[in-house]
Amino acid sequence: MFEDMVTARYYEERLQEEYLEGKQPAFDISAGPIPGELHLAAGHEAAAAGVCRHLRDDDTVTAPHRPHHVAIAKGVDLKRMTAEIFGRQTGLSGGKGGHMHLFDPDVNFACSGIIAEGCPPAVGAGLAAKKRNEDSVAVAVLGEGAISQGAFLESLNLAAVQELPVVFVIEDNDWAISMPKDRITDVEDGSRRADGFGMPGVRVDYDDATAVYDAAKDAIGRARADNGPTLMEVQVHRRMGHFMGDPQSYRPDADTEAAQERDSIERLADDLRAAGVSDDDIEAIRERAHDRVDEAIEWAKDQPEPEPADAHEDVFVNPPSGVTTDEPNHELAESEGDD
Ligand SMILES: Cc1ncc(C[n+]2csc(CCOP(=O)(O)OP(=O)(O)O)c2C)c(N)n1
Ligand SMILES: [Mg+2]
Repeated sequence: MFEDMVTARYYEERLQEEYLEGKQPAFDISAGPIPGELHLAAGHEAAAAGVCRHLRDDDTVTAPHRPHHVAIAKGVDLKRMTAEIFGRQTGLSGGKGGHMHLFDPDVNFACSGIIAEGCPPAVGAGLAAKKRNEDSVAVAVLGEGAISQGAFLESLNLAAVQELPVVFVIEDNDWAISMPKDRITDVEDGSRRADGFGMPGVRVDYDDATAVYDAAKDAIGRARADNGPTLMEVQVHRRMGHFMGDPQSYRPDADTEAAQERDSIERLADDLRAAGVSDDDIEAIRERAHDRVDEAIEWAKDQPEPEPADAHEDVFVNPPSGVTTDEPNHELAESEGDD
């Protein structure tokens, strides 16, 4: 868990540097080696590490728009994920998805920029496992800002009524962009949403990785033993803005400072020391993580950009009549407008 967490934190520190290249002095979101939005998950690491430690490659995880820590904990190929974020040909999706749309079928990982939209596919994966009599499970990760979305609530219902092996994990960082939690819902403890669907709900009040691990052990164990779904909520903290470039003018200084003070990584390091792990061993884990991240970033930056014509690939699985994936059909494109 510690290695996953320090890998995720350092990975995002490195991405920040790369992201800002060329975007200054006036913030130009389309400039630089990582064009577009970038949502960093510093402060969320314990939730992913504590849950994913119980998962196998054949278990499914769907993550939201803030996906890196979850992808790393699920074992997504770091080099191909990084190439995807840099928009390169050898990225997980040929460089077309970017950081919010990472797909790795080798470890059954997907994420989406549309909040709560990972829930229905996770329920689908749970249903498939059940119908095939397999003991794989599915986990859907979402933010507290998404807990009133229809996709989430309908998914809870279907998972409960069909007793599917699905665990829903809410990462409660108190904010949905600039909206504080108490302006989004009157339910302080999001795990209580479970009551309305007749499934167990559990809240981990502090992003203590070992507490998350213990709660997830029960939830995932229950799902794997065919005893139905669980809703978990984990209190995490948002150390950064909603996305890179967010001035956070809406956020009280005290809240930002509190988030900086609570660091689940340092907390776990203390726990490891208390359990007899030496400083040298802790440092060796950090070094290994940093080397892996540096290598992935250097590799990704060396990868080729996609060819412009590649934009026509992977658009349709079964191209409709008149559309070919070999040669761009300019006539069709012109007659049908920009779509
Ligand atoms: C269906 C939908 N509505 C609105 C948005 C715009 N949006 C992107 S992130 C976000 C807030 C998400 O907050 P939360 O779920 O708490 O996740 P966090 O960013 O805090 O990790 C919104 C409203 C979206 N992506 N999808
Ligand atoms: Mg949030």
